[in-house]
Amino acid sequence: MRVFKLKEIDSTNNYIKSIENKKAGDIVIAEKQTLGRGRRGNKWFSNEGAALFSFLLEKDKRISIEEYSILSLIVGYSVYEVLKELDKLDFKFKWTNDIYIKDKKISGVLIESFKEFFIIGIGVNLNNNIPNEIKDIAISLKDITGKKYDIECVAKKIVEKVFYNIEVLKNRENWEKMLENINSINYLFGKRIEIYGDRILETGIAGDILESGELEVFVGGEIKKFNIGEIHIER
Ligand code: BT5
Repeated sequence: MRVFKLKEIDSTNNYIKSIENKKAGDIVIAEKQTLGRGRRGNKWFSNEGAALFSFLLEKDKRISIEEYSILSLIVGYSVYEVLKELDKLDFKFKWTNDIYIKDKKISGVLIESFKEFFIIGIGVNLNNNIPNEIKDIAISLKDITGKKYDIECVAKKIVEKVFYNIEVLKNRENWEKMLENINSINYLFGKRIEIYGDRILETGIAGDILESGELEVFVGGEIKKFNIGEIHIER
């Protein structure tokens, strides 16, 4: 596991593309990002004290693209497991890979495909102060516990957890067990949400996360399944 530590960079997901002799498990950690990215052009606020890192996972040709659609869930759940090991708090898993606590987001994941690798970018609000712009929707672990965390150590633990979980999940039964755990902390369950399916905005009540990684949503009298989508929770 090679760890590249940076003071400041636009985005660790961008920087990792430029490192030489890329190997699975390489990690880039930055103290700050000037252009932290979320999905679909969303911004990720990346001030000092947050865990901001990306790592490489080699694509395995034996694993189909459908199976990889659950990668997002596995990464999110791995973050959850590490946070739970740090502090036994009431963390929730928000499909497809965010971690929430007290109805606010503490962690997000951005996965990109790059040549023979997946770049997995993770942001966790650990020791950072939350900027005013997102005070209503975001939270930092230190705001809850008052503790200071070792960012590099937490990042490494998350990367190790992802690799470990991927190995373990090669056995289908283990995936069923993990999915059960994920569903027991499913933040969206029972909530009225708006979600894009085939570019049409649908409104419904979120149900379970399915074996395929899709989310079940009750729309009118119908049960529909959704793939990774942009979700809004109605408050
Ligand atoms: C994500 O996107 O949640 C993916 C975030 C991934 C960030 C990491 S940091 C290391 C690596 N390098 C990068 O450039 N990115 C990755 P998405 O699901 O689109 O959520 C983005 C939304 O989360 C924003 O539109 C805000 O509403 C909210 N948000 C932004 N910054 C936040 C923060 N620091 N904490 C909590 N919520 C935040």
